[in-house]
Amino acid sequence: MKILHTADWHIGKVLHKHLLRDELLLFFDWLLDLLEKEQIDLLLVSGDIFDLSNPAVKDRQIYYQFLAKLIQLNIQIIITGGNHDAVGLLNAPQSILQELNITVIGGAKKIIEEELIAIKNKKGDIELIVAAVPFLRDKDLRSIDIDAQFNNRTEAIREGIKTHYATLADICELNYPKIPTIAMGHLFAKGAETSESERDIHIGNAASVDSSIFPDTYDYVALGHIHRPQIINKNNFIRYSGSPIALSFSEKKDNKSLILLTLENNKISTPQVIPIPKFRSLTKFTGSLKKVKDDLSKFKPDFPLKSFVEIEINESTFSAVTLASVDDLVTQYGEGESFTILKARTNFTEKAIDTAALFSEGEHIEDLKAIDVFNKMMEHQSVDEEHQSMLKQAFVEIMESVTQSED
Ligand SMILES: [Mn+2]
Repeated sequence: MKILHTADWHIGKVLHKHLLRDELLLFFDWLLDLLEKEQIDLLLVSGDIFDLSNPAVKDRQIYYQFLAKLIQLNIQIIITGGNHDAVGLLNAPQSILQELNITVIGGAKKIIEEELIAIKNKKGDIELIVAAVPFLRDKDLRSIDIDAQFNNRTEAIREGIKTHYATLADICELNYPKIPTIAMGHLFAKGAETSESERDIHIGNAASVDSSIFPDTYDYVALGHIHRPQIINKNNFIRYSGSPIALSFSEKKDNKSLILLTLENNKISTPQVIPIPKFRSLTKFTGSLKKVKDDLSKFKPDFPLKSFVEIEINESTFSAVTLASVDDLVTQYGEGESFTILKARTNFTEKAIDTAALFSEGEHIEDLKAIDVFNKMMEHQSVDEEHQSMLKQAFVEIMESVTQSED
């Protein structure tokens, strides 16, 4: 039996006003091919299917269209809810999807046994148990009992998560001894390396759990929530598959992947990392205006989709001209062929304006006209003559419109 672990699709994710939709569609096509080629029997999706709890109609459509294609492959699918997902929304089509071999566990079950899914082989014998644990919300974890034992909310949550996994492991031991088990989860495991796109889970991520909370009886732990693919605590069998596409600039260097597991002779083999092709690159250029300009002129990314670029300009002294040039740069590459600048930031290391240097002794800003202060500023920043007259005219126009609107 072959099992594939993925998570954090975040359908509908927007990065600086740009939808990360096309890369996800390319990923879905690629995944369909992979599932067929590798003859996968079971697909596990560990939470954060959608980016928002109330996804756009188009994003729901993308989800169902993809599920429809999966059904044709005749594989078994288990989908759990993440912290971004609305439990009710994921669960709504539960019964119809179940008929199509897709199990959806949007939120924690009142009867915990219902989170255990028995996977049968072609002969009809149970070959694997999956503890399909979704993101556990505070209300799922905190009982009056547990709360009474802990004076601290974080501790109570941590204990609740631990108990949840331990209870499921005990039930497996009792009812399905000797059958391999996989636990799914959507949580923050201690030691995981985060990026900028995960939303805090319980109270500022303070309730990270130690991987020791997963009893040894689980043969593999398929985690979601952290977007960078990684193993936890040097244990090859506790893993975050990571998101299939980069969801923030901090993930620009990640090699996105899926995890392939093979179950043979009652044993899960060493997980195999399957790299996902990069459909769009996210790139950041940092440095002086000149350097960034240079980098951009040489930048010729070659990916199926237009690359997204972030620029960070670092200059020493404040200059309105620099700011204007950065704006021009963004416009210039706005409809670029191979990339778009999504975000631009300019930093000036020196103190913006040394106001004391602007005025001669005994002179106070209150005594001057606005245009005089403006002229002093231009002088202070050594604006060239050509720009001086342009800026002065613009300033006068702005001042006029401001004074007029005051009337
Ligand atoms: Mn996520």
